Amino acid sequence: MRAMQDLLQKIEAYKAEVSSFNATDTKQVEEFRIKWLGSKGLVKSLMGEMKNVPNEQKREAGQLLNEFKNFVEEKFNALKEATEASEQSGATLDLTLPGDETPLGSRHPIALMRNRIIAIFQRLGFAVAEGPEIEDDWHNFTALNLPEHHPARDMQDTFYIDAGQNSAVDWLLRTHTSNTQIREMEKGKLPIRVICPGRVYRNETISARSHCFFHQVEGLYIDENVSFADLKQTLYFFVKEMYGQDVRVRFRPSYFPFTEPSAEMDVSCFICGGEGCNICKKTGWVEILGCGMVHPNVLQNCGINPEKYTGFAFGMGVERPAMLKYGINDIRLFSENDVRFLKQFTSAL
Ligand code: 2NL
Repeated sequence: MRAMQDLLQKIEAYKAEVSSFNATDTKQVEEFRIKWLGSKGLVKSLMGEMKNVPNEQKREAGQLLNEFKNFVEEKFNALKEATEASEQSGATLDLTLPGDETPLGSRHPIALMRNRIIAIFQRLGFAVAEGPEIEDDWHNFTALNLPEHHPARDMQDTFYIDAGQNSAVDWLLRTHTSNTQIREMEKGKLPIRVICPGRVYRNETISARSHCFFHQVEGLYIDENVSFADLKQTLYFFVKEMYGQDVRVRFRPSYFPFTEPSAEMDVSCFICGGEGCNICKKTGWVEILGCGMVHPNVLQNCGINPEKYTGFAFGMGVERPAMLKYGINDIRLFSENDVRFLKQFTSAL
């Protein structure tokens, strides 16, 4: 009698223990298997106690023991499956924890200003064209009607590239983005209406106000009957979009070898509104771009008949308007990649 009762009690207690057991990794599952199902495990030793049970109760005891063994095996299989699944997915993690924040970048202020300029001209039907920063003498100077001994060609102002004794061309870092417009004209497809943004290089001493590389946006429009009036209205539209509908403009005669006539365009000071401040040097006007009608020699150099076609071109810097808009007082900040500086600007376009 006692033996059977002992057995029943043990099975009850063991069932409770097995039920409440939980494992967090496969090592603990293996320990569970050894403890309960191993060759020296508790299930085996319970089976051993069968010999003490009186014969007439052996059938019943055998059944109960078998049930218990199945119960432990099922538990073992469940534990095994659960821990293996979580270890395979690497998920010993708590998935309810908040994730690591993904840092959101910001637009560079030069890119912001460049994109604003480009977007206005795109609405007027200008396409964007880009060209190489390493350029030959023809596309940067000669085709642009820059005479051989023009000071702009001087070693002092231009970074020439040493391409070795055998190089047939003078390679250099472009000093303006006009090389891109020359390349557009050489393609021979007319009319042309392009806007050319990009980085340019000049051999200048680096200071808070000037750098040896900076950015420009140039534009070119060539078709039959393009006039200076077209130039004025196009640029007038541009500055109104850029600086507000109330802005006033003035054109001053100027000189560039690649345009004739040439002009510089001023806008009424967008800082003081024309009252006179440090930015406009008390004149009420700020110079923002140079422009003119494309010189016939330039058209000819690119295989365009100047008797049939005329065009206007303009060029402006990007750094100075960006500095004025964002209150940046040192041009070197643009190229230092200091995250504390860069993260102040918007991530939007
Ligand atoms: C300035 C003045 C200018 C141009 C750039 C140009 C290009 C070709 C033909 C004729 Cl391919 N002209 N570009 C014309 C006038 C002025 O830039 O102050 N830039 C910052």
